[in-house]
Amino acid sequence: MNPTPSTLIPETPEGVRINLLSGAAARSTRALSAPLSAEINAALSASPQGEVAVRAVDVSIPLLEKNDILAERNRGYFLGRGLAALNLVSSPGAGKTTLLERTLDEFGRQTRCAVLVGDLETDNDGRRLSRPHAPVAQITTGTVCHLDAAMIARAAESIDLDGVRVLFIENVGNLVCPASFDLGEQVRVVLLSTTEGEDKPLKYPPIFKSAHLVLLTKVDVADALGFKRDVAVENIRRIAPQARIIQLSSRSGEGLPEWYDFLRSLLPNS
Ligand SMILES: Nc1nc2c(ncn2[C@@H]2O[C@H](COP(=O)(O)OP(=O)(O)OP(=O)(O)O)[C@@H](O)[C@H]2O)c(=O)[nH]1
Ligand SMILES: [Mg+2]
Repeated sequence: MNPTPSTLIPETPEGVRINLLSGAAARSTRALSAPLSAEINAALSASPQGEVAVRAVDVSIPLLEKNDILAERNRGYFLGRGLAALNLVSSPGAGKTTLLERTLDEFGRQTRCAVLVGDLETDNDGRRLSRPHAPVAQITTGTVCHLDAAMIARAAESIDLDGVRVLFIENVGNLVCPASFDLGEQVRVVLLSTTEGEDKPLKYPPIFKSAHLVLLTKVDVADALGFKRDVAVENIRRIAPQARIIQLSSRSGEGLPEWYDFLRSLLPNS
């Protein structure tokens, strides 16, 4: 597929760039949602490092970090638009982009989807995902090892979300940093590939504990690698009993109908 011409949005002072691969918003200056309250705005501007204390009269509210406030704002915006937002996290190379490519080509033909994809450098993934029927923006984080809610707000404003029902956010490949950063997603999806070994949930528990869904990917090569699927599933269940598990392969197609059913179940009136 020929990549669509891209548009570069001006870099932030922190060096974060957004590169629109397809589906630019008609008005890129439109506000993401209602303005933040004066109290929160004042707290945010007084805390360049992101640590913000918000207190209501008579009630002690726990300290909220700047990211969490912005994530809640994103969540409200996504819910208000009736779109399901999924945050895909995994170690580098677990198969996030490959799964999204196939998902856009199959599920995305019936249900309009958009993608925001993060990497430290290059827009390779954004170009791989670029399709005429799906708005895609690449977020280049420079040195930052995870996406945050402010990056998502900015990127979401830049693409045309009209008619979009599912927003996929492909996080920077990293099994540690993204765990702490709520993006305002409805569903956190953690991918574990057969090439990584069965013990990763035990070694990196925070990210698995935060998952709603764990995808065991590249199961087509499990046998060749001597990867024990039952052991991996047991480890996931031990660390993340709350998470649903789907085993799949973007190459053979195994498990993809279950993944698409899961996506359908997120849509209102499904
Ligand atoms: N055998 C097999 N290989 C796969 C599968 N899915 C992805 N791959 C391969 O795994 C490699 C990495 O896939 P990507 O989709 O780029 O992984 P990623 O998680 O997006 O990587 P980063 O964005 O760099 O973190 C590529 O060579 C893919 O072809 C699969 O289901 N089976
Ligand atoms: Mg990728």
